[in-house]
Formats: sequence, structure tokens, C-alpha cells
Amino acid sequence: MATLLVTGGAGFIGSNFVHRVLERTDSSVIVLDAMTYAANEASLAGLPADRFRLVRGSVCDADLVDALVAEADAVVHFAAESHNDNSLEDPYPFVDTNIVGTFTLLQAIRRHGTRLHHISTDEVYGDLALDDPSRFTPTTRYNPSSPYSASKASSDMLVRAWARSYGVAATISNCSNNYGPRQHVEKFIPRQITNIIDGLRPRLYGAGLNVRDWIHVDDHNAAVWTILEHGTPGETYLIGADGEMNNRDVIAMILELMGEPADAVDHVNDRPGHDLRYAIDSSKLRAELGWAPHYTSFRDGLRATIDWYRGHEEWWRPMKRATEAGYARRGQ
Ligand code: NAD
Ligand code: TDX
Repeated sequence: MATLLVTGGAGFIGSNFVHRVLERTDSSVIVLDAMTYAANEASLAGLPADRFRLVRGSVCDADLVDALVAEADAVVHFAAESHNDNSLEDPYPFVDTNIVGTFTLLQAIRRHGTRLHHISTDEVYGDLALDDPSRFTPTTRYNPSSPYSASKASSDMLVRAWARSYGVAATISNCSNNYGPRQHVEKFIPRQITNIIDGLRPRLYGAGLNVRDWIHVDDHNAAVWTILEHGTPGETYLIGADGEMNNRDVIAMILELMGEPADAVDHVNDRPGHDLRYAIDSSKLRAELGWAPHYTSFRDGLRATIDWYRGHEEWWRPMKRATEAGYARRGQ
């Protein structure tokens, strides 16, 4: 893949993907990013200028998207509004970027016959009961709960339709909750780490029994690269690393790793419609494409992530105050 177009490459997962590709391959990368509040240009610092270019613009801008797709051999589509809490407060940008943006990209992909990998989430399947032994598989029925997950489910459906009706060479992956460096401090794990650094207590929604299936961002991105190289167009792959844990236990681990007492937690307002449990069965990806996670210890990955936030205060400090002000407004 000589030239990759990476949408949303200034965000959390996209920026880690861009670093990985430029470090490990000879490919050139063009990032298209609207540089919303969720983007951080510092996440793209130090990349080789002869193989990397940042274009500021929206995936909803049809002319710009068409021109960039024309330059690319393949497109990896990370760009999205990504935070459930924000989608509950103002769903409009989620419909616009996640649905209209994906449609706009698909039309350009269709015109140019370019390979596409679409990044999606396990949240499209809704949630599982806490005592349900089953996990999400590629045939689980779509049943999204929030405006965010409904918009991602819509985008997946568009990709599937464009693959079937127009023969677009697209793959889709639905991944579980990511953690690791360069994640916005609005998200669960970085919020708690940076709260503790700031002398604040972690904030647990409700009783904290909701379960998420954690995967290190590098394991997600390794899977994306594998699918891009070896996946079958038209197929959907679920990405997960068997990392189920409830929110209370994650905070307990963060407190312990950061040398704080186990009970130093505030319970705050629950998220409306809060999904109970996500769990991914990634056996298709493992069996068909030979992927396996590298980070098998969540504790070690979390320790490294805590170290990253301790060592990169200049990266997250500018966004911390506004993020906490938004949470305070919602009693969270
Ligand atoms: P993020 O919010 O950190 O980054 C999203 C990026 O998209 C930002 O840089 C933002 O500026 C950009 N963007 C937003 N609107 C845009 C537009 N209209 N045009 C161009 N760029 C735009 O999100 P993330 O956590 O890195 O998630 C990336 C993708 O992975 C999303 O599609 C998300 O649904 C999916 N995903 C995330 C997780 C997770 O745990 N974070 C898990 C599974 C799937
Ligand atoms: O302060 C908090 N306290 C808390 O208890 C925050 C910010 C969250 N939570 C809970 C809510 C969830 O049960 O922690 C869990 C994780 O919350 P988020 O980080 O907001 O992630 P989630 O809603 O699970 O969605 C994430 O994973 C799937 C990403 O944000 C999505 O983009 C991805 O699709």
C-alpha cells in the first residue's frame, strides 16, 4: 500500500495507527481530520515529513474527500464523533460526521475503486446482561442503544450496502473498548488517571458494575493492519482481547497502581441508557487471519498507560479543565 488515506488520524486510535504504519512500513500517509475538540496535533508530532501530510477538513466535504481518495491506494476510516456522553447531549454532529461523513467517503471510494477499511465498534450490538455467558459474534443482531452507537451502526450498514450493491472493496471491524496513550481525557481510563494526578477522586457512574472488554490500542491497530492486508472484502471482523472487567475493578486497579487508597472513589450520576456489558468473540479474526493480542496483561498495559499520562502532562493539560467543566454540569 503505497499511499494510505487515514481519516480521523489526529484522534486517539487514528494517531496511534499513523505512528505504527510510518514506523513499520514504507507507506505514505495522508491524514484527513477536521481537528475537532477530540483531535490533538501534538499526537502527530515528529512524523517523517516526506511520507506524512495532515489535511484539515471534514469527511463531509465531498470535493475534498474526492480529491484525497483519488491520491490513495487504500483508505482507513477512523473519523467519527466518538463519545457516548456527548451524543446524549447533542446528537447532531454524530449524525453528520458518522453517517453523512461515511456516505460521502463511500461515494468517493465507489468512484475511484479504492480499498476501504471502516473502523467500527462493538456498541452496534447493544449490550449483554451481566450474567449472560454469551459474547458478540459477527452474526449478532444490531441493537444500538445511544445516539453514538446508532450512528455507528448506520455507518456500518451503509458500508455493507455499498459493498454489496456497488462492489466496493470494503472490510469492517467492530472493536471493543480501547485504552493506551493519546486517548482524550473525557474517556473513562484517562479521566481517572488525570483526576488522580490532579488530586481529584475517580468518578464512577452509578454502582460501577458495567462491564467493558478492554483492548490495548496497539493490538486494535495491529488487527486493522492485518485486515487491510489479508482481510476479504465484504467481510466483518470483530476485534477483542478477552479483557472483560467491570468499571469498579478498573478504578480499583488504577488506584492501587497509583498508590491511592482503594475507597478513594466518588459515585456520580449514571449515564442515561448506560449499556451493561460488552464482550467480543474474536475467534474469526484469530482463526482466519492469525491475529492475536500482544498485550495479554491488562495490568501491565494500564501501568504503562499511567506512566504515559504522568510523562505527557503537556499533551493532556490543555483539554482537562474544559472536560471536567462539562462533566460537572451534568453532575458527573
Ligand atoms: P477520537 O474522538 O479520539 O478521534 C476522532 C477523530 O476524528 C478526531 O481527531 C476528530 O477531530 C476527527 N473527526 C471528527 N469529526 C470529523 C469530520 N467530520 N471529518 C474529519 N475528521 C473528523 O476517537 P477514537 O477513540 O480514536 O475513535 C476512532 C474510531 O474508532 C471511531 O470511528 C470510533 O467509533 C472507533 N472505535 C473507538 C473505540 C474506543 O474505545 N475509543 C472502540 C471501537 C471503535
Ligand atoms: O468518568 C467516567 N466514569 C464512568 O464510570 C466515565 C467517563 C465513564 N464511566 C463508565 C461508562 C462506561 O461504562 O466507564 C465505561 C467506559 O466509558 P467511556 O470511556 O465513555 O466508553 P464507552 O461508553 O464504553 O465507549 C467507548 O468504547 C466503545 C468509546 O468511547 C467508544 O468510542 C467505543 O465505540
